[in-house]
Amino acid sequence: MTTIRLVQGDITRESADAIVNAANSSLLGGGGVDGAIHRRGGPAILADCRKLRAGHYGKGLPTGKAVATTAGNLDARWVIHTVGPRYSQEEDRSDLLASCYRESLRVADELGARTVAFPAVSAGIYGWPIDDAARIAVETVRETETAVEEARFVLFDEKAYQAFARQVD
Ligand code: AR6
Repeated sequence: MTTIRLVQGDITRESADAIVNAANSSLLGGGGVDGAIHRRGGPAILADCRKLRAGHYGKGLPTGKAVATTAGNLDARWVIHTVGPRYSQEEDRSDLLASCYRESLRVADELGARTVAFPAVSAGIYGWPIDDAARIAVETVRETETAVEEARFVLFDEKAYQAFARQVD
């Protein structure tokens, strides 16, 4: 059984086996959580991302997939980068968002990570409404078979925290 925990704060301050990054396909950095993780984690993370781009992920990481790198100076062993979908009113991309959580847990299992910290993937720059993002995140983690013991959602602000709390209570 995976225990779900909620924390309000900055995910780059967390201690966990793996910290999930809401990246983009380029894997080369951006704003939001991605920017914060690269800033605090230091250049080792970007160096690993560049290696991934030079190897198997020449075209970038597809939406809904996940891949791990070192965590650099973060208090974690790995960063798991996943690419959330941009929210669309015309098209239901929920399964791609669910896939981010499934794939991140799959990568965590491959690594042997037992505690994993997640941000609210797609709920920032990619525009996903927070209540729906929280529902998909919590439902997917609950439904996914994994050896991860603790899935910790680290929510940046009170509104996001409350949205997740409504799903967990
Ligand atoms: N710790 C925890 N949560 C955070 C932090 C932080 N330090 N900073 C922001 N959030 P976003 P996305 C919250 O925009 O929507 C980047 O440019 C934020 O309030 O980081 O998946 C990438 O390179 C929101 O609730 O990710 C991509 O291009 C949630 O984290 C694009 O943004 C996700 O917001 C990805 O957009």
